[in-house]
Amino acid sequence: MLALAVAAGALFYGCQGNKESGAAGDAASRVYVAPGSYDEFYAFMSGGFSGQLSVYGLPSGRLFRVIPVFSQDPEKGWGYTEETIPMLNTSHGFIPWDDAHHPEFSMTDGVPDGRWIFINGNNTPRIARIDLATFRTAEILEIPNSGGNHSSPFTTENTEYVVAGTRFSVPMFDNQDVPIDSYKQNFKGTVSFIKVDQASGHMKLAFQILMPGFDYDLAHAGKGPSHDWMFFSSYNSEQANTMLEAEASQNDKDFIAAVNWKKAEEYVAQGKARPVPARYAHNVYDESRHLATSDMLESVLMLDPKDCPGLVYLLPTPKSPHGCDVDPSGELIVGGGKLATVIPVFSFSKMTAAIEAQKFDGNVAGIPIVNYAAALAGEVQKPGLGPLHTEFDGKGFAYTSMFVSSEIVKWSLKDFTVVDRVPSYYSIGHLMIPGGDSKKPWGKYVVALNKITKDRYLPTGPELTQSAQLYDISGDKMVLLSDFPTIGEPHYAQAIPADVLREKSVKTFPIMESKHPHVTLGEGETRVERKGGEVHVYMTAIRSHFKPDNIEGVKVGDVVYFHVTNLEQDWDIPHGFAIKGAANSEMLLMPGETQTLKWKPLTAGVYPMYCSDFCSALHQEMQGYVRVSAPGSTVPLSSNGLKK
Ligand SMILES: [Cu+2]
Repeated sequence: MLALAVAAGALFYGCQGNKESGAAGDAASRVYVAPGSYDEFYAFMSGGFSGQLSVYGLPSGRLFRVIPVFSQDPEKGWGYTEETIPMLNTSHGFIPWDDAHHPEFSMTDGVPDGRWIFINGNNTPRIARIDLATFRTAEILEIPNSGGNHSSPFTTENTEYVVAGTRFSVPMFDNQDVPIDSYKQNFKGTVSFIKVDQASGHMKLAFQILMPGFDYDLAHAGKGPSHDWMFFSSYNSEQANTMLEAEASQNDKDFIAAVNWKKAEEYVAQGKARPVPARYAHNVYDESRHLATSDMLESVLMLDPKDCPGLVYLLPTPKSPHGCDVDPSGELIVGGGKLATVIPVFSFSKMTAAIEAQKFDGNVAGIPIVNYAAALAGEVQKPGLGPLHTEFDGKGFAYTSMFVSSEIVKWSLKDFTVVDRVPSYYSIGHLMIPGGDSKKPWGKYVVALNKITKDRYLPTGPELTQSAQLYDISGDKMVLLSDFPTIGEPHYAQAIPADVLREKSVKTFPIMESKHPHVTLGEGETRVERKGGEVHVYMTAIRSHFKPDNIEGVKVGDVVYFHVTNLEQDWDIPHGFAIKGAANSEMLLMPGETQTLKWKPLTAGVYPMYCSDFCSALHQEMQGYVRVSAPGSTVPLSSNGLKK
């Protein structure tokens, strides 16, 4: 079945040409956004293997901004300054590149509220929170007892929690050095519930739930009647550990795990959670100090479903499910089985009735398996090949991406019949409707997030650009409007109206309120100080000069810290700082911000430094020199001739 499906997929994108764009005749005018106008929506797309989050306007498809998260980013200085390096700290040390998959907005009453957006680091499991007032990553929490943090971070109805499910089950606790072929005995999964403080946004790993050794893939929170529940899709119910493409495709059905997080809170309050040792980093960027801290945590609370009746149930779901999507009413839960021939739609009320009536078909590790038919609302028949992920338009329709047959299929939530289908070019993974996984979708567009773009774009060597496609869904039929290239692989995305974001934006950081330990509040406080082998330069930047701009008395072997404060209190006037030969060669300073560049000069000489961010007509003149002398030199430390 799998080989067949893959062959069919190859055939599909092999023979669809690019000769006709497939776009509507008036598409250009429908995506045109005049100079000076905002797009109606802004889409936050995962950069996939880039580890970043990129922001595009809709309907224009214009790239607007890249927000660095799990990877260093020279455009923002992210991960290069002493202030931001701790954000990429983990229990494995500094990891400057990860793989980001699923962005998810914070929600209030089930609607994206524009406070924060969360995204996962998949490789070395982490969850990040990005503050949408600054468009910067404010916090990163590592997830212990996990491998491949895939089914995350999905937000509950009022952002009570974001979740993180392990893709790779792993041996854990005091039993980790075990033969890989002891998978079935020793490997376990976890799903994690991360509490979000409503005032500060700060994340805390509240508890983990020990799960059977499957691969947990995606998740979505319940809403309305299903508010208390979180649903996680899983594959590899076979618990295979080799050649999963065949070995994990044996069972007719895998599972969606339905987790009652309210019950979990009760069990935690009753002391049913066991503290287990775990080592994981918690990194917070504090905007009042312009400085990140990284703390290492040592323990986590673990619930075992076999001791906690009513906590977890398994819904049999054909076949290797990926998507796990809850409709705006909170009553329907849609599974997307990559190898399935139907789309199963579960009913929340039928599921709870089946649980009440104990309509179970056995259990896995003490977790009851709910009878499939008893929980089913219906199946979408002949939807296409490779149903992957479903979102909703808020008008009674669902849209499912079909990976293998490269199309979007629209179907009715009333009778589960297909009402429309359009091709995507090619191999769509996730799709996204603005607010399409919330209680109130803005159901005007659907965006296809495509994996492959053969024959669609200018050839660029062995790798072609990644791409997204925008379709109008305001009428009965979907209409292709445009293609646009994307950065990295656009796994999943979220979009929100511009109006929700624009009023919240921070313009400058008040300089007099800065709590940075190395802030320089005015040019009168600038100086250089020696502390043994360290030289600390307290420098300011303002249009169009640095103070000091001549430094002497640094010696080879010294470690120099440039603590540069941008004194500007004017919106959109950053300065840069760069010095020749620095391993972290540049940084960027927002108005009112202090950042630190660490520099170890390797040879004697005079080193130019300059502002690397165009700031005024005299930006080019914003420069200076550092003289570095041989070890043992008697040149006194001085700045602009003032000896220290
Ligand atoms: Cu400048």
